[in-house]
Amino acid sequence: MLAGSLAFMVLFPLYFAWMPLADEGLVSGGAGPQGNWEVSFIESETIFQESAVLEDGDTHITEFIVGLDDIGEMEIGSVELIVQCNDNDDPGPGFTDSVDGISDLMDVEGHSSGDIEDQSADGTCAGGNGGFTIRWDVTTNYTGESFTITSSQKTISETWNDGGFGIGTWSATLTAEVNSAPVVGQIVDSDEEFDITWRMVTYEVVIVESSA
Ligand SMILES: [Ca+2]
Ligand SMILES: [Ca+2]
Repeated sequence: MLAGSLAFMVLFPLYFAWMPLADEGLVSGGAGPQGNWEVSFIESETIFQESAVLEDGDTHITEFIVGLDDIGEMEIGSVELIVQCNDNDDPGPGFTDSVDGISDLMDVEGHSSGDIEDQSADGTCAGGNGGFTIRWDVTTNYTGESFTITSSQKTISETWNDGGFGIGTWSATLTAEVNSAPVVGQIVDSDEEFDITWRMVTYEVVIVESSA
């Protein structure tokens, strides 16, 4: 009888201490209280721009350096390489110049693990909107759009971060193709100017209780 009472006295407080934790999902999920949360992102962007005039077959290496100081306490959402050109050197349609680009992210955190992969793209310089854009989501599936979710704050924070990826030197090699209309006695198009923009979006996650 004595042993039974002792066991009860020990179990009793444990049982009641455990109950509220179970209600809040601490015991089952282990990831903090579940709830309806509105998740949004305060963004800022870092831009690096340069331009290059290239002749047919010329290459240009462009680099964008991201240091720890550049992002501070923020997370990297995405990095874009935007190359723009507008070939209006030829007298009529056709003979449009074009450009291709291939990245070299060997020196970027996350590349060796396969989380940030090299990409290539190309585009013609026609129509006033020529060139190409390459985008990398440094945070998986990052869009910057806010949303509501039933989850825990801990799970949300663990999802929305860059994992330390994206630091380093982002590099790409551009190669120009210049085509000239065959006008006798002169070369009407010998080169093309390319505007190069690296755009990095960094963010802080804001998690507030949703009224929905
Ligand atoms: Ca041309
Ligand atoms: Ca041109």
